[in-house]
Amino acid sequence: MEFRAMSRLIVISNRVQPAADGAGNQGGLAVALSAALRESNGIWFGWSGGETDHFTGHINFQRHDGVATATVDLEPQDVEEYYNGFANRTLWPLFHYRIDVAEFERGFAEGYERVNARFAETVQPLIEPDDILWVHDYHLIPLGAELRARGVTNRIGFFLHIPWPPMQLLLALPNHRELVEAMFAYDVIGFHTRDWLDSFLDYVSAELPGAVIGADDIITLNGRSIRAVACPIGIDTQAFRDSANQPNALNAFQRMRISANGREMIIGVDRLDYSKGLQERFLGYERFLASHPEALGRVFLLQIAPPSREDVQSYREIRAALDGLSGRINGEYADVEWVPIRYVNKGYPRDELAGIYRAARIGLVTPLRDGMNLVAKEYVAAQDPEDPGVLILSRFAGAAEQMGEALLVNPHSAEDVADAIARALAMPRAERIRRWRALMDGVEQEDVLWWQRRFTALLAAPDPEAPADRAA
Ligand code: GDG
Repeated sequence: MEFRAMSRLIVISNRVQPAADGAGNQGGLAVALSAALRESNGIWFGWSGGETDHFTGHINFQRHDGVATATVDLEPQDVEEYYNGFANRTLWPLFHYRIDVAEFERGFAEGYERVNARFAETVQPLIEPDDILWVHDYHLIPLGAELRARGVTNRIGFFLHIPWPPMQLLLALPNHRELVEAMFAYDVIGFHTRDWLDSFLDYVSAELPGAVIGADDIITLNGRSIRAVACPIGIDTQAFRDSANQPNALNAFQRMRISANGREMIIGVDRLDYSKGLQERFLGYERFLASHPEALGRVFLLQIAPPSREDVQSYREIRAALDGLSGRINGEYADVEWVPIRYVNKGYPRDELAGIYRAARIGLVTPLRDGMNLVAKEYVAAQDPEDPGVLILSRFAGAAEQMGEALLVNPHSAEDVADAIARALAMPRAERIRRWRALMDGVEQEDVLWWQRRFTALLAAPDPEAPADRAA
């Protein structure tokens, strides 16, 4: 089911990142949301990334390649408490099972409430009666409730891009109940996997005694029913595969092959974030080198890790730890013409990335927790069908639920990672092709457009009991 002709879509997320039509250089999420916004003549609302001394609610309207955007500046205190604070120092670590680095400060929670209220107040005048609203991610969980409090009765959906934590972890959050109850303001709430959805349901059954969980994960609390759904995001598979065959990608592929000089390449691509398991990955690779002396000088790991969230202390710490670890491993194993780890702290254009993925015999994707993980899907989409590489994937990434043909590993176990590397390097071509074909079928069928249509179809269905997703 497409969304109803009259319904205009309003997307609300922390940052606004529209993509040009057919843009090979943009992430799949931006492409899919931009396509939906163009189709429905919608608006994308969010923070500009800029600051102002006094929040006025002034909206900057722009158009980017047919996508209307509406952005606001925030006060420095908002950015500190809402973005660097509650979003990235409280919720992000807690929802990635890292209660040890989570910080709980009332000021953060207050800033989070304040910004969500400011977003609601600012976006409300833009909303027309038939619009459907789609709110994204952990920065904006209470936004739906803030909109309802201001009388908005439109259909509102929420999608969480990161894991939902187990109940016992969530209980450590001082305002956990308030946060979860606010989710009942939405009509549809989406998670990437059944696991994350089940953790949400566990919390609801244990902590919200009045709630009733019915068929199709329709949950009723205080007379309001919401639909919870596992709806895994995909990539823009067609565009990504095409970009792997464009000149920039082919160039990058050739350059990588020449610089590899006959050695097998293992690729990792991750934002520099503690959830991505980079230290554990390096240790697993080191274990592989230690237990396979015949591989010394014949294989290398290229780790691309653009820094992120550098205003947050735990991110500065992980960066320093990785500098030390890569230096130690290289110091121990390198010789004059070979280094085992090429560790690169900068980003690359997307099309070049596609060529680099294609040149790698192994895609090493080992997050300790990840809502989905799109790099795993991009690696698969970039492969040469005649001679594909092997995906090694953490069982703790949401993507593992759809990608059982990868070599699934426990990223905490250096031995497990080392064994998988050895197995992947020795894997016969026929097995590589068989596994890749199965993975690619999934990546093609459940792409980002499929995800966007499935979610918006559910959201557009007027009655939560309506089985809209079966028709999608
Ligand atoms: C969140 C959730 C969920 C990385 N380095 C470069 C580069 N990237 C691109 C990758 C990929 C994207 O960034 C990262 O996506 P992930 O899914 O791996 O991770 P998060 O950023 O943590 O995203 C995650 C996602 O939301 C969507 O719901 O899957 O679980 O944490 O597309 O290719 N892109 C370019 N140069 C780089 O150097 N151009």
